[in-house]
Amino acid sequence: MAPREIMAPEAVNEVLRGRAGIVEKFLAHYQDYIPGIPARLAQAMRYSLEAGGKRVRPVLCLSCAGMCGLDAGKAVPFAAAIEMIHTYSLIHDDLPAMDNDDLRRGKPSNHRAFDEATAILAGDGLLTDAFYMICLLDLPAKAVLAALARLALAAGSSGMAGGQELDMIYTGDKGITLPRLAHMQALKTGAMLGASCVCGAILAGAEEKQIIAIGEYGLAFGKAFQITDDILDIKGDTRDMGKPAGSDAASGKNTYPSLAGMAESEKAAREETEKAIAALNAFSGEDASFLRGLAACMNKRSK
Ligand code: GRG
Repeated sequence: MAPREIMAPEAVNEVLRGRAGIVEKFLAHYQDYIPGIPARLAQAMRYSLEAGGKRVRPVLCLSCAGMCGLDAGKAVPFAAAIEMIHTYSLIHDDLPAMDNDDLRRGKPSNHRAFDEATAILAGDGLLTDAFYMICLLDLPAKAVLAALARLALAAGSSGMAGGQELDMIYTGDKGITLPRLAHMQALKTGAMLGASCVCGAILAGAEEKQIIAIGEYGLAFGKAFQITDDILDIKGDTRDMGKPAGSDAASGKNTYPSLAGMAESEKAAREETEKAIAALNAFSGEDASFLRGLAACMNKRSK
């Protein structure tokens, strides 16, 4: 395969679905590793894990690991752990104390399907179990520890949780500037997407310069992903997205289009996508082609 090849959208979708399926198979059985979970809590965690979702983060992890030479099968528990952390964040994000959303991935949100306390505990359970899953990896301990540290920072108070706090503070604040919004989004969305990529490379024992390039890919991918999410909230279809369109504006959230306008937002999403694709210039092979194609597709997605 020639360097800089960009996989076509249909093939990207096929690879995405295939790799997502591998992660979903692992997730369907992860509770076998943790006997004794109370039945209702186990059910609430499975409810959200199995509610669908694009599985972008775990597929990024597996693909970056593969691009750096690791047999991607070895990274599956780590990739699954990333999706468990992502799922926890969605459950908590929907809670009445946060976004108070009734619908997620086209189904009642977790606290609607169960109850508020169970939804909080399902999120807590998924977050904590994710780190146990990582302890079961059959890879060199040094690489696992480095990836684990990176993931913990991305999910924690200086990453996604910190970004969520800033999001709440900024909601309804008319004085928010684009750089502040971009910083909040980099923490809330970009940190986990970036870590998904970088952790794959770390697990593969990649060289420093490869890890830096993959970090640049993840950063730009995350920016394009979030700007596209903001655009979809205005232009998207409620049925495709599985959540109500227009909810950002209805809840007074500042978004990229609300601050920069639609045309500028679409331009920024395109530019970040191009940056992501260019960041992988030094890589060749099917995983690199897929990752470039995935960046291009995420910019044009409908959900
Ligand atoms: C509660 C600590 C905490 C954090 C919540 C991720 C998050 C932070 C909130 C979700 C709300 C939201 C729209 C965030 C922007 C990032 C984003 C687009 C999340 C949805 O990710 P997708 O599109 O979702 O990958 P699926 O359903 O496909 O997994």
